[in-house]
Amino acid sequence: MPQAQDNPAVIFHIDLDAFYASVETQQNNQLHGKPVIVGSDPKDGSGRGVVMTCTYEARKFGVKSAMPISRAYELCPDGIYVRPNMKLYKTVSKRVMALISPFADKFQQTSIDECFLDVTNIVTTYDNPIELATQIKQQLAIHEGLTCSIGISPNKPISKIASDFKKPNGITLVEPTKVREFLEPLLVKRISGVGAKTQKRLNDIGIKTIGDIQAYSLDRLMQALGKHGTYFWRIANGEGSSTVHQYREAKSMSSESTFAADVGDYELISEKLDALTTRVHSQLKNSQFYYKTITLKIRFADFTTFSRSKSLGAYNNDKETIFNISKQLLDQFLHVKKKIRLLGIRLSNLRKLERRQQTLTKWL
Ligand code: TTP
Ligand code: MG
Repeated sequence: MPQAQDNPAVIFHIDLDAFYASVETQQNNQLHGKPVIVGSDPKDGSGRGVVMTCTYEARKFGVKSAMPISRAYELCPDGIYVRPNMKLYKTVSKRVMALISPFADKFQQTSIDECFLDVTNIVTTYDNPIELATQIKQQLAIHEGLTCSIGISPNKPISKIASDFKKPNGITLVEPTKVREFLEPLLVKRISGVGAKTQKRLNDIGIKTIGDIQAYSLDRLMQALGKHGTYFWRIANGEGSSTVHQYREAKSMSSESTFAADVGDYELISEKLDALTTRVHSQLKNSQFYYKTITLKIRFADFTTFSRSKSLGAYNNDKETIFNISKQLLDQFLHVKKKIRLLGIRLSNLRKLERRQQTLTKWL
């Protein structure tokens, strides 16, 4: 297998669909499929204040974020108008981020409903990036009943553009060799940071699409836009930062997987354990953590679920130990004559060792 560091980075940008409105819909089944508008009270059309967001059903009427609520009422008088519940959205956001972050080598939340994931290493344990993106979406649907859109590319600005490309509920993969081609037909406003003013300035010099920027020289663009010109020119040409800043230190790392069909065959179960070990070790390696505790989670076909843990005497970063201990823990269930539905491995009791100590242990 090629070394991950020789390959371009694989960066996901995840943005939840119609976030506040979707949370409301999730709370109240009767709102499903309806034009739900979260914002201030429309007061039968005389209300002041704005729309925070709305479901895609309401967007069909032309309603959108930041629009005066009175205008939204004109466009969609039969919509369901809901006052915001920020406490709820923050709680759901926390849960969502906690659900998504274990899928990343590095994870950076950038707003209440958006995050970047560096998955360069972990993605090599999946068939392809789409499979990983699909798993994240499935988890989000199962546990929170929410949908998101995912953009995948070698850097952050392109992935952000890509996540917006097929909204709602889309996955857009931009292969490293296809970045310029993907960007070419898009309007310049798709670049994050190009607001109405910059857009007008660009239109004034004949630039409408990102492809128009690609055809422009950097010098001329800088004349028109000043120093911001460089930033936009680089993005248009497919360049951008791929550094995902991991702010929070993980308390645990886990990887779990549901079998496509319930399994009783010990060899298949061992293979799954091996794949889970590789995934969770990849997270560990990237974040340079050491673990002391290994937990195996097992769910049988009848949904009964158990966890078994073992703590080691010292901090460790060894892959084989994860596998061997997980297997020992699994063997405690051999007497149960039920098929297995799900397996998971969690590492906890994590610590970063001093640089000096780190060099004493070699990564496998
Ligand atoms: P967005 O991700 O921009 O919007 P969204 O999730 O509602 O819709 P989508 O991503 O599918 O296009 O913003 C996230 C939340 O932030 C949104 O649900 C409500 C809030 N928000 C405001 O309060 N005011 C605004 O002007 C915008 C754009 C968002
Ligand atoms: Mg969103």
